[in-house]
Amino acid sequence: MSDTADQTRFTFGLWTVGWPAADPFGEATRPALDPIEAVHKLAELGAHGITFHDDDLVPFGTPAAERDQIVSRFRDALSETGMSVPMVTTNTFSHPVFKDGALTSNDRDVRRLALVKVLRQVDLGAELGAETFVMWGGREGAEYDGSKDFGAAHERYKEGLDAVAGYIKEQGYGMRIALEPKPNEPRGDILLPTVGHALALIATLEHGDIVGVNPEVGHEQMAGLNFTAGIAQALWAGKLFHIDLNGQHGPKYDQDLVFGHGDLLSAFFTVDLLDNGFPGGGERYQGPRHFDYKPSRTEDVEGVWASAAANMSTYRLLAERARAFRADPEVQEAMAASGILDLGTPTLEEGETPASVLADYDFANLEADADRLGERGYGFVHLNQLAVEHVLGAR
Ligand code: GLT
Ligand code: MN
Ligand code: MN
Repeated sequence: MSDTADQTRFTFGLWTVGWPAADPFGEATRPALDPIEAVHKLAELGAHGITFHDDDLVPFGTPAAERDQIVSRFRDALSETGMSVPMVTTNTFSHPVFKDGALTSNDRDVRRLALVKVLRQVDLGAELGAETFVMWGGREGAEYDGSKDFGAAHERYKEGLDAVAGYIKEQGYGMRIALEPKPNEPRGDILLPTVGHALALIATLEHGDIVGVNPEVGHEQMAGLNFTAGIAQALWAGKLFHIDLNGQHGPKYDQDLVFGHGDLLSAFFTVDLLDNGFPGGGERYQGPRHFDYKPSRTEDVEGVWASAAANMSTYRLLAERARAFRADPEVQEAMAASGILDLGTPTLEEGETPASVLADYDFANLEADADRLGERGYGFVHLNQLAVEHVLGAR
């Protein structure tokens, strides 16, 4: 294993390995998992940290004294194992109170309750040193187009996010918010369904400088979108604050498979981007590699830990393949032939303006120029085949 792989921070949600596998059609197939055991087990497997919703650690409605006890036992487990908590999040979707949303519920009292539940978790996250606060608005949405004033809903989303971000700044917490998009499930349609929608809302915020995105592989793929392309835009915009890695087979229910167990080639290019950056340089992803998957319902307790290890193993293998891909002289040649590095050159010369380019252009040659430039082959298939051969270990 190389230096880069050693330094990779792998993290897991407490709700992932802790999922007892109850689904809408059947009861749990596994016993509940003690968060303390999760910390120890994940540490043994080589994870760097653990993340959690408020209710994953302290069940909703737990009296204050008991809450403190649970948190302090958890802290002890963290210091015994050296595990960190780089991210926390809030459950604003399980309790019936959130059936019509949290920050965008039609009921103002619900919105106020949601806000304080979120702020309380911001405090706990700051205490535990979390650098990222994820907000997945799973219940922010609707089943019926006429059931909500969507203009007001976006206004309330903006108000809520600015309230949380403003609070983080006021308290002096060095924490940033990462919005997690998802197109549907549990709501028929969820607000901020894709990375692009989230980026557009962030651009309207007063405190948008500390708000970015937490894209999940399967969520973008549920919307039929290209995950690597989505995170690339977020990274370019300086907004890729966190990431949820898992696997999904196209547009269907949220499968939350092990990373790489869906579209493997897409997973390869995701790892290539995260670890090696854009071919021409630029913004780099610095955050943890967070796995948000569900150990399949068919797995027993042993299978849970095998599946957790599988996420990290797949990531490491793909990272190794991606390094070999970038270092391969034939790949470099194919990239050069494809013009990939030429895309880094600005289209206009320094000092040129759109008006001067237009004035200087010899329009008598427009058609001939177009025909000549149109003859070029880009060789992308060859380049992609080289990637496939690296993934398959054939090179
Ligand atoms: C929930 C969801 C995940 C989110 C979690 C954060 S909760 O399990 O399916 O995608 O990342 O709230
Ligand atoms: Mn998911
Ligand atoms: Mn997620």
